[in-house]
Amino acid sequence: MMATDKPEHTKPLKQPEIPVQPKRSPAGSDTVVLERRTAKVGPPQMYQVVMLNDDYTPMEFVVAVLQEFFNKDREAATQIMLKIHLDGKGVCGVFSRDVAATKVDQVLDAANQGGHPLQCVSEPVA
Ligand code: TYC
Repeated sequence: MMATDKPEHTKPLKQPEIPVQPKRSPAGSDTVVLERRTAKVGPPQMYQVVMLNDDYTPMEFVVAVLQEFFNKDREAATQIMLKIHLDGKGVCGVFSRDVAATKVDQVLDAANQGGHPLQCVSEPVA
């Protein structure tokens, strides 16, 4: 079996990069130069929860999971389930890192409870 990376939600958070300012001491000058160091903080990285197809989990179970944990109505849940069934995978929603990790846990717990092999992962949105 191929070695796989750690699950995305267990990796440390990326810190904003603070540019390092060169230290300048002008020769023969007693002027003090104050340099502003600004952390450029962008919007937080978002994560999509992606559900994977398999041959065994009942369609109805997937629809119920999408309704319960992703707040989809029955029609939207059915569309997403069919997309996964046909394409092999599909996005259930986009969340902050912690919320996405919680959704993955909820889906996997429900699948285990029901005895289904349903799999789902979270991945950073480009
Ligand atoms: N392929 C499954 C079936 O035919 C249905 C299914 C859909 C399973 C989506 C998983 O994420 C999934 N019963």
